[in-house]
Amino acid sequence: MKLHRFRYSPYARKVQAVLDWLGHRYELCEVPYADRNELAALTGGYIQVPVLVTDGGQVLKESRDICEHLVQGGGAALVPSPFEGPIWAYHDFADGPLEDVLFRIGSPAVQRAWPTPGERALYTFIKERKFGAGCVDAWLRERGSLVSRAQKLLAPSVRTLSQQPFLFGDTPTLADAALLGNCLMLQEGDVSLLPRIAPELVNYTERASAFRFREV
Ligand SMILES: N[C@@H](CCC(=O)N[C@@H](CS)C(=O)NCC(=O)O)C(=O)O
Repeated sequence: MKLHRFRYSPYARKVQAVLDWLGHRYELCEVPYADRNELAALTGGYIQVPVLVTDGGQVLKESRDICEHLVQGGGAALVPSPFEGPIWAYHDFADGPLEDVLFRIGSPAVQRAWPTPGERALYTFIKERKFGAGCVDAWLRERGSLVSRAQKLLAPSVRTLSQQPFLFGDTPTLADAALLGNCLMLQEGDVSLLPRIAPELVNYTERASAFRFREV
């Protein structure tokens, strides 16, 4: 398999966690922010990440659909019965309302982390087209209140994780994959961000990143 990603993409990192935990062999392709030719040719014009090319040559996009595919193809341990409902619901919370706050916290750092001036400018341009002029700078100025919102959203999860290694027990589920993807997004931007929101999530990120149901 081949996973196309940006390092900071929470959706790509979620899919990568699922691949790692399940012991799939795959190649990683770091998509250059300002050159998506390979991705566009592969997908017929879709230039977001993640995109997963399966061993059978299927080109899968949309991380939720990719996760469903991996769960159905031998990944049932990630959505143990009878918790399908709450696990998928947490996944959707992490990909939706939680990501909506965390990406604003991470964005100014992610912007600066792109290696070329063209990539940094393109990143800002794409964000400003969607969220308005000056949004990345505004998110930096508003970081304090964004961090408070993130802490409020994450407080119940942090309490759960003070009592057990993963959100639903001793082994990670798809809910953890989505939470981990968000934690890794912040860390890829600036390692000081995650501990500022919740120091407990630093150990969790290490624990979750190291987990394997089976080795490759
Ligand atoms: N719903 C999609 C969202 C994918 C998405 O938003 N990916 C972002 C990176 S986190 C992206 O590729 N953005 C394109 C850009 O920044 O130009 C999924 O879950 O896969």
